[in-house]
Amino acid sequence: GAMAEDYNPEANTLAKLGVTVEGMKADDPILTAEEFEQGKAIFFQRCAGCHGVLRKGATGPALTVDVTHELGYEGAHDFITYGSPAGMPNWGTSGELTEDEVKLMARYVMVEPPQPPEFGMPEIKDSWKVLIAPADRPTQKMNDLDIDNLFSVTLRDTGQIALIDGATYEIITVIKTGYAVHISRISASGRYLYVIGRDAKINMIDLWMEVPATVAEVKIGSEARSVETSKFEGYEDKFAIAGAYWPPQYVIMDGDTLEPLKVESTRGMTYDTQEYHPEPRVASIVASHFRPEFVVNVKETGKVLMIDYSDIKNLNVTEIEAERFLHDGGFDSTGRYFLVAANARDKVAVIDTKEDKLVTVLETGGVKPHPGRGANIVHPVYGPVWVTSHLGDETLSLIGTDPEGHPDQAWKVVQMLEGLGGGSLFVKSNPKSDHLYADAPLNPDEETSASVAVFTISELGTEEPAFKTLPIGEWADIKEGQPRVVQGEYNMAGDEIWFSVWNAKDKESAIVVVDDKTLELKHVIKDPRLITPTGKFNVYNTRNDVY
Ligand code: DHE
Repeated sequence: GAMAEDYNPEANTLAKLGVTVEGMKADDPILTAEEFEQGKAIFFQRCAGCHGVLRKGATGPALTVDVTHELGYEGAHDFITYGSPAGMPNWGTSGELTEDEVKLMARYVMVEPPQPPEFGMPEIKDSWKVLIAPADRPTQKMNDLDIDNLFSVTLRDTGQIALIDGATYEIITVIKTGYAVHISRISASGRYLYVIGRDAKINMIDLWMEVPATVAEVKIGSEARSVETSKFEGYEDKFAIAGAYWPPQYVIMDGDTLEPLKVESTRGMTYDTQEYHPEPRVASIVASHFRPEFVVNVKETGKVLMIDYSDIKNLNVTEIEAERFLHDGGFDSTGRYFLVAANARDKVAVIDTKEDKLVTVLETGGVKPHPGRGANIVHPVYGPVWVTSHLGDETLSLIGTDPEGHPDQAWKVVQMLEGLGGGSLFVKSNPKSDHLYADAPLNPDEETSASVAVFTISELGTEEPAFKTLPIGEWADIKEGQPRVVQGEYNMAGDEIWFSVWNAKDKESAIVVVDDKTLELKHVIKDPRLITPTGKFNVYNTRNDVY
């Protein structure tokens, strides 16, 4: 149906676009209508996250037609095939796209991007389902699971999550969700698990049921990455919020049923040049511990929105100017300061969630900081610091977070470490651990992307602290494919850390459990149901912001 509106082959001949493509004639349409649809689907899955639906750029550069026509078909083809050191994946040489798909995408980006439809309250309401009403749910825990030590594991390409028991490593259940769940968050009470698919579908799962299952679901847009629940005293489990990439908006929902209560657009002016942006996407969201507020990070306008949920009818939003292209971030160890990466600007913004003010925006010293939620460690010399690794180089930056005890180091990079290589996505530590881990799943080197670097925290005061390399991929003993090792997550006790060994959909994947004290292999979780595991969220750690 949407095909004809989106794309007209006759209006997109090579001559009309002013581009040349090897083997094609000037009056050939650059794509057939069918190819256009294929390109649209691949762009949504692989490219939109970094470049934006309207291709105005964020983590990746703008790909508007002025830029792509200048680059030319050959140039685009090369970028897509080989990637770039700045973080563009090598889609061609990694085999993730076939040569035909690379050619298709190099032609697709020469055409004006289609604008997907809006998704307002009527559409959101239409998608909303309460499968088990609050009155029909258990009044007490009906299973003997140790809920706090469960892991919610994204099974990316099957549109599911697996709930895995942290003690027995058994898969308790596999739950159908939206496509490619991005993150899981836990309600303040620990009872409800909220997951959000890349397709913006939220599942609310009741962990008290005999076998945990979805009790409510809703779709808040067509593309999304973040969900969170109210954590301030008196508002536990009361509200949920989700942020969308498309349409650029956030939605506040009832925490018990996911009934959508309020949808707000994030379209508006960039914080600095104060020009209109049509696609300011909602990146990370966290819940404040100091006020009844959600902290919503808007990527393209560079604003942090402190959304007061105590009066949803008269919504009070404190808009903090931060930096453009906000992406992922986490709290410091006290839970008062929120540090968020403006990755395309090589910066981190620090927000004081008690005062609702920007503390500072600092350069991390590396290229494209990508902390996940970051790691909080106590440095032997500089005290409490928060750590991020980088997509664009091998460095880790340690940022002082203790304005009272270590005022000279507060909100400054106190030390840089060298990890395995570029392409790192996540760092992790735990208050009980002397170790700091950094992955490198997007590193082009096969062995590097299957390994993890570990630093010993108590040795960080020495001249050049060395790291130990853990061959997680090798430990998983997978025969086929090129699995990447991604995102460490601790168990509740903080004495073991789990890594996903993320292989192609039709190949074996695994989760490798490492003994945090000895740094030795403790267990490998393998199961035919464990397809493309990526993010893992321990209930206790996620609920209490322990990282
Ligand atoms: Fe993520 C967190 C967006 C690619 C796995 N990712 C986040 C967050 C955002 C985001 C905004 C923070 C959510 C929050 O805290 O509220 N991710 C994006 C993208 O836009 C991007 C770059 C491209 C895309 O098209 O999606 C992207 N992310 C990936 C992946 O390719 C990963 C490795 C695998 C996957 O499942 O898609 C991936 N992202 C994750 C994980 C987290 C995450 C595991 C949560 C980490 C944590 O410890 O909290």
